[in-house]
Amino acid sequence: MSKLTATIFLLLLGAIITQAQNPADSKYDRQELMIPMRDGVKLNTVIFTPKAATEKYPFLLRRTPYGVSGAGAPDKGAYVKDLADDGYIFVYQDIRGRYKSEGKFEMQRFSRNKKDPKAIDESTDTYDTFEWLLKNIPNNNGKAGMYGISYDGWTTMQGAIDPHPALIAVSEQATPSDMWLGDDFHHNGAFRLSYGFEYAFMEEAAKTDSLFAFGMHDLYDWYLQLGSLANVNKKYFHNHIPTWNDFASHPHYDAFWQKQSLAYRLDSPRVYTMHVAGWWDQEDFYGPQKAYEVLEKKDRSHKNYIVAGPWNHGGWAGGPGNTLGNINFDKETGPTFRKDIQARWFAYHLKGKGDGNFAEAITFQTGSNVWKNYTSWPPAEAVKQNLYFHPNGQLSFDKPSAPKAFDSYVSDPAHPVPYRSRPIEQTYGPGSRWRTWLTEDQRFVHNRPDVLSWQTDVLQEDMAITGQLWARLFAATTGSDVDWVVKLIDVYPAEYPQDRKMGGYQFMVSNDVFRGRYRKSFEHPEPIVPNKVETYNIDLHTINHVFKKGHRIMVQVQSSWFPIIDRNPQKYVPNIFEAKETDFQAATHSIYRSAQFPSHIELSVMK
Ligand code: PG9
Repeated sequence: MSKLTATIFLLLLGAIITQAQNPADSKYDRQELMIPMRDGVKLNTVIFTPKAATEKYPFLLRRTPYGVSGAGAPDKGAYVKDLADDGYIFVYQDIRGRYKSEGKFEMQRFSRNKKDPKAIDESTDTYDTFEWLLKNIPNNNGKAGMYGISYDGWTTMQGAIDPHPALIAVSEQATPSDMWLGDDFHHNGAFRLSYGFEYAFMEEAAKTDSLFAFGMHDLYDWYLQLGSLANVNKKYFHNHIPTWNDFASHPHYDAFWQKQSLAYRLDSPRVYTMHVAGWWDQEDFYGPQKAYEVLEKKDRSHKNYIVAGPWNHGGWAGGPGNTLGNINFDKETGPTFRKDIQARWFAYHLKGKGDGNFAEAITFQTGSNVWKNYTSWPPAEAVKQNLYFHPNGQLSFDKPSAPKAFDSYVSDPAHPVPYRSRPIEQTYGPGSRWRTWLTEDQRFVHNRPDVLSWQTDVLQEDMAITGQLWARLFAATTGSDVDWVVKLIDVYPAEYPQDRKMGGYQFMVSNDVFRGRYRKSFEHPEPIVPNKVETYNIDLHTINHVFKKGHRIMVQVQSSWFPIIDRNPQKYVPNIFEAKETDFQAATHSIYRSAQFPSHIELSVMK
């Protein structure tokens, strides 16, 4: 990859590690060296130290699979500039087996067997790195922090599991927590095909990142022509991409995924931990919320905090954060995060500066576009209220009374619904609109016969939805397996003079997909009995959004989201990665809205 491509690419990842040389006017000196781990493997590390040291500084470490040699001076890029202006020793490290580091890379390496004194994992590599830094880099104050986005957020959490005594505070930002339940590779068992394929290749085809050569711009066609997932190894990967082989041999939520999850690895917070999530994070929205939730259960010494804002994956790190795609948030949320939250967090914990007054949950409420703090997340004061499906595409708070009522559609795997408007460019390829797809106007699928919509009347007053949402579907299919995609949408008024292009805009504020075979157990899938009404509880996660007076609330349900989600054959097969072309069949799905089967969205309403 050329340096330019690499830079664009890292920016796309939210990995704001750019600019190869250290500019002369930087206040930091740069060195690059190899740090030995306990097993002799050496890890490539770039260290920036303040040129004119006036005090002793804490370390801030970021560990990444995306390459650190091009890391720019910390005072020259936006992400950590406020921290750099205050003075830290910044350390960037290539994790084991990536870029210039020695050793073997393993995707989200499992935690070591602690009975084996020689065993290593990302946690011991972090520990050994701090041990070396404290002894070898002068002018340190004996304290350290860690931070990073996504994979680097995940390495941050690994460092915090058995922390080095010098590690005092961390900020994981968009860490994945569970790759089968809710992050990059699957959601509720539905496989994230385009992301899984492209990311696994990118990280594992070589030691440095590389893009798969599709030879086609609109990958909707490419993935459709791929046919059965079994063709991936047959035609392209030839068993050489370990993560793809893991996908194919662990289709269900077995011990592999369970042990990889943070819920399995984390116990109580050992260091001050600030989780950061973006409401429209296209990769790891589930992760930081889950990591916060898991640690919060055992947070006896008040070390665990969460921040959520109107961002995509890593959207807080670089730009102004006043818009995302077509959506306007009225104010610059990026600088607020970087200066008033992130820089203050580390200054207090690592330098003893400031009042240490951090709210438990700092969230940006969209719609009203204001920052709101809470003493718990989700806030306990929100009240549950159900929004029910009715005939003629109506949605209301009244429970349906009809004895038997449903809406149906035919879903055909040969014509899957695109997840974003075409062309669907390569995820991290040039011109990709991947980073903002969650904010796209959902009218691009609104009238498809295989996408059902229900909406409320025009709201007569603002309605704040703050906290956990669930979709509770009662549904049947003529097939023996099915996917449910549920989208909660803020429909703008038909005329919107403030911003004309937003007139009638369908803005998705919450969504997820659920693979029907897992309705009773994620570990043990079961075929669906054709035409039997079954219950599906779909976690729509937390939001903080005000549906404004004059807007409507809409719900859309569909059964494909291609190619971010692989096609469900709709005929039960034990492992979809081995499905044959002939297993894919069209099926009719029915969403019930009767007294007995009142499908609804469970909202958390803030009075
Ligand atoms: N979402 C990316 C990722 C993290 C961890 C594992 C796999 C993918 C990332 O942006 O780093």
